[in-house]
Amino acid sequence: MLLLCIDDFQALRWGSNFTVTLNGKDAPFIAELLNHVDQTGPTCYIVSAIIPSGFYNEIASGRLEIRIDETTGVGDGFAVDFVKLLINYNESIFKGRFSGYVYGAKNATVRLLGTSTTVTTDDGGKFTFEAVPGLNAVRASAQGYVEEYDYGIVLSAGTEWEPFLYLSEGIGSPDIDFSKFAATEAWSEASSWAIAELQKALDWGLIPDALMGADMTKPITRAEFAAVCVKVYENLGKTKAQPVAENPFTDCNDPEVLKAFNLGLTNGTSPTTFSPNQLLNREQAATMLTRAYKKVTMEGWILETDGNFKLNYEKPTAFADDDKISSWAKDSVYFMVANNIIKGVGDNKFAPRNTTAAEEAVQYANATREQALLIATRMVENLQ
Ligand SMILES: [Ca+2]
Repeated sequence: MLLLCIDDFQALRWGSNFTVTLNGKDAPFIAELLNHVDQTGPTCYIVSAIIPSGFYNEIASGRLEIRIDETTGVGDGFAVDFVKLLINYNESIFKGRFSGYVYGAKNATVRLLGTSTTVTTDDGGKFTFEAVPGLNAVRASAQGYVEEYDYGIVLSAGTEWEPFLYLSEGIGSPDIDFSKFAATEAWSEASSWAIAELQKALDWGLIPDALMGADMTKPITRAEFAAVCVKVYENLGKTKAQPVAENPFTDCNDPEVLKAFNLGLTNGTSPTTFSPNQLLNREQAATMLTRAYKKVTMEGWILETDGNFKLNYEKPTAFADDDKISSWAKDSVYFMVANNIIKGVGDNKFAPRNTTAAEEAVQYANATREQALLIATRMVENLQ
């Protein structure tokens, strides 16, 4: 856990917006605290944030670097007086107790910011938290309502702050993915052969939020893989991807998909649909990942003129099911095979896509999440 003694953060007053990185990785579990308090005047309070398990390895290496950046340019000065890292902390540090109320929506979900701890309000709208004394903030949400925040001072005894949150009907924003907050593992299930590669994927920041804590033995969807490709692009290109300004899709508003689309790593299944939950097959995986490589290494590459850009590789021996590889995917598949990023499935077959109902039924040519992360990791490893 991190205890940060902070001063003069005024996001609520000035409309400033802070982003935070911990050892170079996005740390929204800290940023959300800084962005939902107002510390006008010479005040200095401690906020507490639980470090997600995805950061453990790096912190264990002995390095702890926190960078705070105000992104809007409004010039909200601030100070951090000290930071404490608590290792193997005892739950008894959550000794401040406070209660509040949510009105407008029944049985609302309330989360203690900086943690993944949520409670549901009772029939009277009341909720209660045990919190680390200091400056605390809460987020209330409910389906069909716009989320609300409040903040206040929690004492170890006799807290007077009693948050009242009113939720009005409307379309709220989803809460930050809890799985990346949770002090749990980065995956719930994984095959034993995949563990070492998944650990690499985690260390290199290639596991997107959508897959944190997931069952990695399950097949990967188009939206999930688009997010993996964005991570590969950002890792190889040492740059941040931006979502497309105008979303052409009616069935998807996932920001990672919109980044992948903006980069030309993927197009829709039609001009207006993306089919985010459709399972990805192996030739699609090879194609999208190859485009990430092209986008990074080939100046001026865009998807529309892809045919003008040639990849340099020695064509591998043909697979027994070579004729089943779609013509648009062949170049990418051969490139990935030649670079030892993706392999066949045995019997000299590549299994590019399901071609029969029986294959469809057993997901013969669909990539699992761990296979997808494995090829993403190899791509970064072999081509960076
Ligand atoms: Ca300030």
